[in-house]
Amino acid sequence: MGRVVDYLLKELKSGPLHLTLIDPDKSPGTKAAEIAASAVELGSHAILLGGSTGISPEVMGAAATAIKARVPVPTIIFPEGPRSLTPAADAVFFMSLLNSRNLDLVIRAHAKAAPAIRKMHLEPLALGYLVIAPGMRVGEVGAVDAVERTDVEGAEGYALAAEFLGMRFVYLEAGSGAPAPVPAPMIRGVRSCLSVPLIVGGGIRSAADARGVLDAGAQILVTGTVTETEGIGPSFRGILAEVGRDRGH
Ligand code: 1GP
Repeated sequence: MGRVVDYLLKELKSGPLHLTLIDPDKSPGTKAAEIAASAVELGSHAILLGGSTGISPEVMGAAATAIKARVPVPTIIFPEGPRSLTPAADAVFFMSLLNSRNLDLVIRAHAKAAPAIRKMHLEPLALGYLVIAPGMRVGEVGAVDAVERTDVEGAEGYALAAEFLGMRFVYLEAGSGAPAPVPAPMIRGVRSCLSVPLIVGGGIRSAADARGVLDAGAQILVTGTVTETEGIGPSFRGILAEVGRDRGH
């Protein structure tokens, strides 16, 4: 596989992308691969592997290996810490939790993980990760000063700072299982000041939610909970249909 960043940037030229987040503690090995296969068949563009509790490298590795045997799209680790890295994946979100009070999550864990990432030949995807209220579990474990949902200027400042620091993506995260996605005015504001791609996740559970974040300017949608609770059901299909519509198919 070529560089994952090149694949994502090339695909973005044809419209928005969808990433399917799978927690390999809940869906291990071949179960993860089955979800991935169905998701990719419906048009999802990459598989993210992660969860907010410590996933062992063995569990992460087994899921990545099974997924890579089934689907041609990249498998990307969405890490909650440096311990769940595996060379079986293609890439890792090398993400700084921009609004954390814990320096480990801003940069210190990265300094520890970087040499291992290089040794594993995992591609680091530099990403600014910003947690918006309510933030859910990542807001708690990430010791986050969540950006208020009405604080569009605050979010714009963080996003632009991430771009100025050279990060290749900015991710607005409402938190897994959030009751509602990141608000449209915030997505619109951040998108209008950024030139790197904008990822939006947390609380996208229906076609209407997907439509809302797409219309506001999100370029990459992440969903996780919807497949955990319903599997590859009507809600997931609806979300993928909205992404597909904007890609002209
Ligand atoms: C969480 O943004 C992702 O990190 C996905 O959120 O589980 O609410 O889809 P959901």
